[in-house]
Amino acid sequence: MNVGNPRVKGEGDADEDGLDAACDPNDFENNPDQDGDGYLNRDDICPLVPSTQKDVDGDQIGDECDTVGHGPDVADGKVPLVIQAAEITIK
Ligand SMILES: [Ca+2]
Ligand SMILES: [Ca+2]
Ligand SMILES: [Ca+2]
Ligand SMILES: [Ca+2]
Repeated sequence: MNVGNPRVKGEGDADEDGLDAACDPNDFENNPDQDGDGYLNRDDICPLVPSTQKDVDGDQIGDECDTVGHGPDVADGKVPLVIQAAEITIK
């Protein structure tokens, strides 16, 4: 569970490297690519384990770190549903 709101810049992420304090092993040091695999934290579906970005079951958790529940073959991650709405004025 995240400490802060992932949509609010810097909330729960003191070093602003895209990793919430709950899973950042060093939330005082900005490491945009924590695991050094070439995929930046914000786009890395497995930010703490160097990975291939493959996601066989499509649950947004990379195969290499999809070890909770049923593992990489069964989708048990929760895909976030985001709806963006804004009021606009047409003149
Ligand atoms: Ca952080
Ligand atoms: Ca960090
Ligand atoms: Ca990475
Ligand atoms: Ca997966």
